[in-house]
Amino acid sequence: MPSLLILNGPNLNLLGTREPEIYGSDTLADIEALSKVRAAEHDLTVECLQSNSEGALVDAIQDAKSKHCGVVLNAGAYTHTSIALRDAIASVDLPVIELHVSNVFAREQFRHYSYISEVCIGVICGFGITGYGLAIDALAARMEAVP
Ligand code: CA2
Repeated sequence: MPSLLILNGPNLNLLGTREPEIYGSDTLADIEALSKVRAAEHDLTVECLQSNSEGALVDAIQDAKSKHCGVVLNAGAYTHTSIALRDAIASVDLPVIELHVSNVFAREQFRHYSYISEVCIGVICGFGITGYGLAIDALAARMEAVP
């Protein structure tokens, strides 16, 4: 069965433990459970990874090419800083969706710029963990349109 990578970056392991007014009360485990169920509705499987390390995220994106047919990426704060992640995404011929739990455009100015948006097929932000389901729907629809 085709597989998607659900890749979460720095500090997202803390979801649900602090700052619920920004990130809600759902946890990383909730994201992984939601993603598994939603992918199954499209006859897809998921691999879920989280890392606080920029290099590990770069490795995961490079490795995704041989294992997955699309990536949902919440790069966390690396979104706003990482040329290395941008280059990794650009180097793999895979559809990657940039995702944020919070509405980064309603927050500090430094969160308004993303190094990775230009090399992703789309961006979803501000819908809490529901966004992961939307991203999986979008990747599934694209796979049907671009087999
Ligand atoms: O809204 C998002 O999903 C973000 O990617 C989350 C990142 C932030 O740097 C981005 O600008 C937007 C931060 C994730 C940190 O998550 C925490 C959760 C609970 C407590 C502390 C941090």
